[in-house]
Amino acid sequence: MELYKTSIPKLDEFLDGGMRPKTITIFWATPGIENTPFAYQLMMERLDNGDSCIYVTQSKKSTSVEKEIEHYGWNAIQYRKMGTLKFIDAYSGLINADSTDEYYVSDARNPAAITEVLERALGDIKDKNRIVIFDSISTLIDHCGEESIKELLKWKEIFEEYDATGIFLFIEWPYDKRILDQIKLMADAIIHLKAIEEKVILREYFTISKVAWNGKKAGLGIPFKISVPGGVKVYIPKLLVTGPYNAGKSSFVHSASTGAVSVDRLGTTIALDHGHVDYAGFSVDLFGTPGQERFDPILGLLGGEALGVIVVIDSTDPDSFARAKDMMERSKSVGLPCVVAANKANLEGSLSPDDIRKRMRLPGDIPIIPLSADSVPPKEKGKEPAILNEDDIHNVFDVLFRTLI
Ligand SMILES: Nc1nc2c(ncn2[C@@H]2O[C@H](COP(=O)(O)OP(=O)(O)OP(=O)(O)O)[C@@H](O)[C@H]2O)c(=O)[nH]1
Ligand SMILES: [Mg+2]
Repeated sequence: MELYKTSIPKLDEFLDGGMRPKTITIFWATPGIENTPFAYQLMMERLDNGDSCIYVTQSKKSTSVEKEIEHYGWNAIQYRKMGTLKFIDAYSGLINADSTDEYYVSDARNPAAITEVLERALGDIKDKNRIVIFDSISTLIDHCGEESIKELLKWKEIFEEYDATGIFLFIEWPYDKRILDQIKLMADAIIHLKAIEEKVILREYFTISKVAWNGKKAGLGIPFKISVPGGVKVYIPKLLVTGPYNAGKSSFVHSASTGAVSVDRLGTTIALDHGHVDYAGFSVDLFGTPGQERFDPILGLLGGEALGVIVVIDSTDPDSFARAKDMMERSKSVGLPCVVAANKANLEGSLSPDDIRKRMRLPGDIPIIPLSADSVPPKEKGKEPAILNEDDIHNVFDVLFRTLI
């Protein structure tokens, strides 16, 4: 059977490889949280892979959809020109506007009329995998009435017939429970987009409540952020980088990040390093601590609310290993997902990860990843961050991201 990867980080794992043909997946959002970027991102992934997409819009003009997609750094227009992306305009009819779209539903308040055009569009696509995006169930209910969702059950039969995959967007306004139950029932998979709220939205996350083809239920919440450009990213607001004096923490933060800033004096960190990392679908803020003992009183503060820890050590300096463990305690990072980055691994006298594990008495579930510098500033420049090897840094992130969520 075909699997349709979404390219939404982490989601494909939940879906056991991706969406399936003849199914309906719903992105079910709490009001205030955008679900369209999820649809755009997976649609672009499918188009890039040579599949065809039909985007049924009842919320905005197709040109607005294209502009929004462009905003994220993707080019949908090329696929419209190639003919693999087709819009069904079920919006202009609602506001009595003209449409230049190939598929236009003038009677957009009549759900059966949308179905008719959808079947025609599906029939026009030959020999391609077909993805149908519907934007959105909520606008359908709002414009065409509650009964209109019954029409979507017909779509399910049509998807069966054409081997198509449906992606429906839904915003959970205060609808009747009866309606919500019907929508849940029609879905093969549901991805909820929610937020941790106090007075304002603090953090957005997605979680699944149903995947018919693998029986998965409520997974972990995956925190996400929509970046423009870039799209949907798993968002880690705080990753702590700690470790003994001179181990290479600032070097790590600077080498890993775009536009890192440090508060330091004569090369030693006196407050913190801060940097931002975009890698492997993750968007991460890195916070580096100072290493000198005189800053120990602020370590707990810097470590608070971190979601994971990178402990940078100097693998040529076993005398500092006890200090590294002490700093993990002080920064309150024991128990969090943790990776030991064994820096200066290419220097003479550096210890192997096995040796380090024995000497530090680290439990087997804490990975130790060797790191080396590609270039080190000349001695006469004093203590300045080195440029660490990119592959090494990526190894650290790959391992940590796997344990994070
Ligand atoms: N040869 C070599 N030098 C390194 C490496 N990583 C860092 N350095 C050097 O080691 C020194 C310390 O690096 P930093 O990144 O400032 O270390 P730090 O842990 O932030 O230090 P503090 O903030 O003072 O605790 C600098 O002079 C770096 O250039 C490495 O992998 N190899
Ligand atoms: Mg430093």
